[in-house]
Amino acid sequence: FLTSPRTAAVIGAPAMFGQPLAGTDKSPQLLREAGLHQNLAALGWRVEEMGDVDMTGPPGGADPAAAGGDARHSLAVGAGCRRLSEAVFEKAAEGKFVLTLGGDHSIALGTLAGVLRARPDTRVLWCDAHADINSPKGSPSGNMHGMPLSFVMGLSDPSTVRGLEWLCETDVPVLRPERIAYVGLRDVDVYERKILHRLKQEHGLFASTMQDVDRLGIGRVMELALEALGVTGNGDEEKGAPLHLSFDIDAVDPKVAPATGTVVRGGLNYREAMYVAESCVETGRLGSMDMVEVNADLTEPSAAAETVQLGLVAVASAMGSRIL
Ligand code: Z70
Ligand code: MN
Ligand code: MN
Ligand code: MN
Repeated sequence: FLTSPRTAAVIGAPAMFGQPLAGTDKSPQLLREAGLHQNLAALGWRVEEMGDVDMTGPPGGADPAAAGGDARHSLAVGAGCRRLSEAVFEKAAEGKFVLTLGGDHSIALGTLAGVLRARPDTRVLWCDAHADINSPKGSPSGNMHGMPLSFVMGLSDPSTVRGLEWLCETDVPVLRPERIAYVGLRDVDVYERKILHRLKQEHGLFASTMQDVDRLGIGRVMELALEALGVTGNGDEEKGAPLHLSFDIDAVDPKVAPATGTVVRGGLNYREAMYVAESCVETGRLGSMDMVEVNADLTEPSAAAETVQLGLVAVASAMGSRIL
């Protein structure tokens, strides 16, 4: 499903309206300036830079519930994600690896809509401290970076949220629970816990937590995750379903990744984070990736630079960087 010569389309999604803290909008540029293109070229990729998608709302448009409510800034999140989904769809349909640089995690609504439309069989590895499966009503915060999966999985109706109407009008297949696997979970809301328990029981959803990493080790957890998704590496790149990696930098322990909006202690260590990316690329099926929630404005500059660097090496690991 990836054309040869292997081409990576890089799409910037400088979104910040899915959560309350400015700064996530600067990450695409920071990741590029830190040497993203050079890294990818060194790994043998042809790089197609698509620039940044406009992730702001309609000009002058009154944003529903900008300051509060069930789905804050939904016009901006919706309009940005609609444009993003078109860009991702186009590049995925061309057979390219699609690398999207967030932005907060609400952008996954756009990237998954685009990638699922182009590659309906797509399986998703969600590496995150959070489950991001809140509905507007169930969410304690109203922040849409905690909701993308609810819409993509058909658990919330996009036609009820201003700005998201396009999602039901577009031909996007619903992401079924057996096609997503969580790694890194450790901060799950009450409502989300109910949903995850139900999806686990009724559909065999794979939702692993940091406790599973403690008990089994990251090697076994990733083996189980990829098995559950049906994308175990058989070395045959022509067969099997495509894999999308959505990598929220807050999956990584705040000692290693301090520059992010929602720090939760007890996360993946440096090697565990790299291992997640490495085991995804080893399947031979990884065709797209999000790198999200880096916010360099929230720490002192050296800690911010370290977090940006971590994001960069996680991308490189997912795109084929090898120790030996
Ligand atoms: C919480 C909510 C979240 C990321 C925080 C937090 C969601 N469950 N997602 N950081 N990436 O407000 O819905
Ligand atoms: Mn997230
Ligand atoms: Mn998170
Ligand atoms: Mn099912």
